[in-house]
Amino acid sequence: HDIDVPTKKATFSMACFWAPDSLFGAQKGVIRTRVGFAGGTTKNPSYHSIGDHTESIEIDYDPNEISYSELLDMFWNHHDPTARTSKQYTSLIMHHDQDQKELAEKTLKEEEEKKSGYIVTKILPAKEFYDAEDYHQKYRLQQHPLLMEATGLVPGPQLKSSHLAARLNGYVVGSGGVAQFDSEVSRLGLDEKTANYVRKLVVKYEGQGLFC
Ligand code: MHO
Repeated sequence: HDIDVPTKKATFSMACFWAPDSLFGAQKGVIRTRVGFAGGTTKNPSYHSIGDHTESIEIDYDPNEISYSELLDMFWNHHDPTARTSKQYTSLIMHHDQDQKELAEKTLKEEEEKKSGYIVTKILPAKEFYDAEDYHQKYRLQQHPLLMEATGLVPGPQLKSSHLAARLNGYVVGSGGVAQFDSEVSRLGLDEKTANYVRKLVVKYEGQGLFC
């Protein structure tokens, strides 16, 4: 279920973390994802004791397949960086190196010119990322227990390391789209019945936008 290629990390906060988990999980070059709490100082936060942290996603991506700029585009285009929210749902980019920092700053300036409202997004160095509880990982996929069973995925920490889980968690809400699904269905190793089940969901939800 996992893929062993060299990866880089991207860390974002863009409101409720279920949606970006599905958004990024089905993008080309994204190997695995996890949701959690970051950006604050509270030790060992949890969903119900989040402290000063923000719901965040950590993405392991293959830089030969997708660039940080492309990930930033998705970041800006899939949440409202002008929304005044509680700290739990605020907008953050947490960079892992100088290149990421500079690209993040450049795109923030571009957004400020494009958008009329005040952009609340903060750019911070990535520090400790605290994984969310297992029931938050691949949340959309976990609404399909029979699909998990059919693909040998079990609720628990495996959902944070599995490439297949990241993919399916996107496809069940239409993320990634049917053309990409068809092009990689054999690589994903789904049997025919399972592939048809997932494909129907992709067709049904593609283009409808992600929700929380
Ligand atoms: N309270 C919302 C968002 C959950 S989220 C992971 C809900 O239950 O739908 O913050």
